[in-house]
Amino acid sequence: MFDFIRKKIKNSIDSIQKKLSKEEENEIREDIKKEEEIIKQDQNELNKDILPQDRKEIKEEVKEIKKEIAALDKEKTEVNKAKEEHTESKAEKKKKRVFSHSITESDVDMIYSEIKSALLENNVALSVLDKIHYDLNKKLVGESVSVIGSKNYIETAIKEVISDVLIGCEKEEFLSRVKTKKPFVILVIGVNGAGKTTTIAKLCKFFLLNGFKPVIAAGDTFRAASIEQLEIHAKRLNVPVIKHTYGADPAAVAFDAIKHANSAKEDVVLIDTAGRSDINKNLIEELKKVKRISKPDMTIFVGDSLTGNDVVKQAEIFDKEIGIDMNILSKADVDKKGGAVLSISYVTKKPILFLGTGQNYEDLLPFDKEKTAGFILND
Ligand SMILES: Nc1nc2c(ncn2[C@@H]2O[C@H](COP(=O)(O)OP(=O)(O)O)[C@@H](O)[C@H]2O)c(=O)[nH]1
Ligand SMILES: [Mg+2]
Repeated sequence: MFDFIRKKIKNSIDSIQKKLSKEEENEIREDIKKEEEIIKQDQNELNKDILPQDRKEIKEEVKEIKKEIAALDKEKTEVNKAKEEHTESKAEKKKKRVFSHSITESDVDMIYSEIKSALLENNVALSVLDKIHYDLNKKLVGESVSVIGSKNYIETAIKEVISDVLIGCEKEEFLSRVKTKKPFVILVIGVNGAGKTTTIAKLCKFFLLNGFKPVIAAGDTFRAASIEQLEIHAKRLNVPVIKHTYGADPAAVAFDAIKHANSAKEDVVLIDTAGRSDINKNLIEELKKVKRISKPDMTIFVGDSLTGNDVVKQAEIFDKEIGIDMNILSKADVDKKGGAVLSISYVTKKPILFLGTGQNYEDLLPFDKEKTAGFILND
C-alpha cells in the first residue's frame, strides 16, 4: 500500500536536505573568511610590536641583540604555540557546532507539491489534500532542523499528518460495543462485488474466535447463487444461516434471523444484503426497508479499496441515504495505492473498522491508523 507516494516523499526530503546543505556550506565559508581576517590582523599587530624594537637593539649592542633574539625566539615559539592552540580550539568548536535551519513555507510547498500530484493521481479526495497541506504547514514552518535531523523530522511530521486524516475503531472497542446488546444486529451494505458476503464470513470467524455466537441472514435474495455462496461459508464455519427463496423480501429474512437469534440466544446477527452495479433507487428503497425492520445496532459499509475515489463516493451516498457507522475496505492486499484508505474515514467521518487482506477467513485486519500511516514511509 502507498507505493506511489513513498518515492515522492523521499525525493522531497532529499531536495530539502540538499538545499540545507548548501546553506550550511555557505555559512561555513563565511566563517572561514572571517577567521582568516582575524589571523591576518593578529600577525600585523605582532610585527608592529616587535620589529622596531629589534632594529633599535641591533644598533645599540650586538650582544644584547643576540640575547634579545634568543629571547624573541623563545617568545615567538610561545606565540606560535598559542596561535596554534587558538586555531585548533576554533576548529574544534566549528566541528562541534550544530548548524540549525528554519523550515520555510516554500520548503513545505516543495514537499507538498511533490506528494500532491501522487495523491491526486491516486484518487485521494481534495478535502483530504487540503487538510494534509494545512497540517504540514502548521507542523513544519518555522521549526529549526539540522541537515541530518531534517529527514527524521519531516518524515515524522508526514506520518503524523497522515495519521491525523485517518479515523479507526479499535478491535476492543468494537467488541465491547457488540457486548452491549444481545443479539447485536449488524447490517452490511455496499455495491455488487464489494466483498460483503466474504467479509461477513470473515466477521463470523472473528466473532467465533472471540467467543461470540453469530448467525447470518441471507439478505441477498437478488443475485443468482448468492444464498448458496453464503451457505458454503456458513457450513465451513459451522454458523447458522437464515434464508428465504430468491426474490423474497430481504427485510423479512432479517426479521426472521433476529427472531431466531433471540430464541437460540445467539450473540450477533449479520445481515447480508444485495448490491447493484450502481446505487439505484430500488437498492436504496430495499435497504431502507431492511434497516427500518431490523433496526440494526451498527451499519457497516463494505467497499472495494481498489476502486479508489468511487468507493469514497459510494460511502458518502450510502451514509446520506441509509446511514453508516463503520467502514470496512476489502482487497487491501491487492491495493498498491491506498487512496481509498486515506480518504474514506476523513470524508465520511466514520471510522475504518477492518481492512480485508485476502480470501481466507483470517484475512481481516483490525485497522491501526498509526501502522497504516507508517506504511507511507516503509513497506
Ligand atoms: N483479494 C481479496 N479478494 C477479496 C477480498 N474480499 C472479497 N474478495 C473477493 O471479491 C469477490 C467479491 O466478493 P463478494 O463477497 O462476493 O462481494 P459482494 O458482492 O459484495 O458480496 C470475491 O471473489 C471475493 O473472494 C479481499 O479482502 N481480498
Ligand atoms: Mg454478496
